[in-house]
Amino acid sequence: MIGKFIVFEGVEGGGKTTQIELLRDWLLGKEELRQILSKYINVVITREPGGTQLGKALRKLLLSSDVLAEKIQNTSELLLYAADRAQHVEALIKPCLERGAIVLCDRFIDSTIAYQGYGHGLDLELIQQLNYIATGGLKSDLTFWLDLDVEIGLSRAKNRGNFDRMERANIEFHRRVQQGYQELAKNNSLIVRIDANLTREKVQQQIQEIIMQKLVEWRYN
Ligand code: T5A
Repeated sequence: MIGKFIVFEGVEGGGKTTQIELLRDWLLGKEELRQILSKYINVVITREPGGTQLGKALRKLLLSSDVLAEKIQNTSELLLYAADRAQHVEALIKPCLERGAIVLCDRFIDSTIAYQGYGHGLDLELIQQLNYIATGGLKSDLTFWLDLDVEIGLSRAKNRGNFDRMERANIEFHRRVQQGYQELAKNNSLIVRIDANLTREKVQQQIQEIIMQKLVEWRYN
């Protein structure tokens, strides 16, 4: 595919949304990048869950604490995230990549491994299979893992507003999620760890340095 698929991952409140927007502005505003970016048609920002119309409805079910009176069971939760992803990949991500866009995506398959796999303890092999079904094998060209202490991330998320359904899970759950990301990063060279404990500007600087190297590498492929 002509486009490039760049994913941002990490625990709650890690700064993904902030960094994605800063990166988009930098990519579009930097004169020196104009030539190297000319092969791409535009920069698209999207997220999981919620990148499509169906996804937005699923996001509400998955994250609002007051939509359903009953508890969402862990397997149902897994399947809802997979449904969001299947729709997202087919309806939005693949068409954008085929047209030649740079797609910046807030969360993708590693979130399911970290949250439903490590967090809830669901079978990792089953999750890999489900991820494959939902994506048709699509993988990111690069994944940034914004690594910061779980407590700091949760306090940032709390300062921003009320906790959503996932954020309300106990601290042990969030620690297991963090451990999931550590394991994923150990075993996948396409995952780049970014120290997200720093200021917004310093985090962005690390990301831009990696992106510069990648854009040069991708120039002819
Ligand atoms: N989920 C998702 C699963 O369980 N399985 C899956 O398969 C998928 C795809 C998504 C939830 O769904 C779960 C994971 C999540 O629980 P969401 O609302 O999209 O829900 O949650 P997050 O992705 O965690 O998004 P957040 O908005 O909570 O965090 P971000 O986007 O990482 O952080 P951001 O940029 O909004 O920043 C949070 C706050 O911190 C400040 C910001 O201004 C903001 O107030 N901030 C900083 N403060 C100090 N220093 C910095 N460097 C800062 N950077 C940002």
